[in-house]
Amino acid sequence: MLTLYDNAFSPFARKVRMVLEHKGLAFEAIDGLSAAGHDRLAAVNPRVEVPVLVEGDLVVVNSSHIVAYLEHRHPQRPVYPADPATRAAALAWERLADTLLDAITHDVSDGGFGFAPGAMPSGLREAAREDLAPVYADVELALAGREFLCGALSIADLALFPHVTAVRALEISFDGATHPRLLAWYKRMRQVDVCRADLERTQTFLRTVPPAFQRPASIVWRGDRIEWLLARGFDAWFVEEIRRGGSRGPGGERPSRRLAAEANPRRPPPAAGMRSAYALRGASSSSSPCTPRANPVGSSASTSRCRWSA
Ligand SMILES: N[C@@H](CCC(=O)N[C@@H](CS)C(=O)NCC(=O)O)C(=O)O
Repeated sequence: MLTLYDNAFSPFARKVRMVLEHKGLAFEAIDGLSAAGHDRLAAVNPRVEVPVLVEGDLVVVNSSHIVAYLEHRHPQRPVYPADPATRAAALAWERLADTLLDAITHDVSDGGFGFAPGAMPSGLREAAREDLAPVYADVELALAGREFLCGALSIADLALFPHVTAVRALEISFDGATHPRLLAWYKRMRQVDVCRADLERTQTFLRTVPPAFQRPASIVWRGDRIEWLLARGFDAWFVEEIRRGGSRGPGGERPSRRLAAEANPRRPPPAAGMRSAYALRGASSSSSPCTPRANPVGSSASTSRCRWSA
């Protein structure tokens, strides 16, 4: 039996869930970012991030790795194109979605539900529009004479879709008049069964989302999301966020222990040997000789959030 730790607001989890459904696989879904799912998620992924796929003793973390595993293990209804060059192109689209597109939509939405009025750093939305313009142009070009980015529906489309559902609400959308193929693709995608189901789940989630998820004390900052912010010159704003405690790293780690300590000198330094969110997943025994193992990180229940979407 497959278990997916997911969340209807996470573009990474949404991508994986659409792949599972596209392949017609049965799975149990657990909302890993809900208070109820937190400890179970933390036990399989010390970074406490969704998605995670569990099959028996096997734990697969990171959405693109989960998709690769599913494609290998369940090759029916493929999401990778068969032709090697087209497959490489599809994986490049997936990487673009997982890195730059995710970073921009995350940062402009302040991690999900948007900045309080007047709180968005000046110039952030304009920077997003500038960096999205070439992406929209590339998509428009790639769709010439095609219904989907790489011919048939593939991981390229499923990876981009959750992000494109967010751009209008974030006011960083493309212009349909100058990007008619992109607009037609988006409308087409919304009619694909697994995408329609995905949107319905996300909309339902947004209607019922608990306030703690919408207004958490701090949001998770990591990897590409920080990289884009720094590359676009918002470093001073980010440092201030860390100082005021509005930012945390995956698994609850501080993005900068030095800045956090400066902001709160009475907080004790981390104990020697404290486990890191960068550690690998923990379990006592393994049937697989090549699965890296470490002890799970325990942490208190919390809720979190990820992305504006509509
Ligand atoms: N590289 C990871 C990224 C996963 C990720 O960033 N997940 C976010 C949700 S979008 C998460 O679980 N964050 C934890 C939180 O918000 O508490 C992947 O591709 O799966």
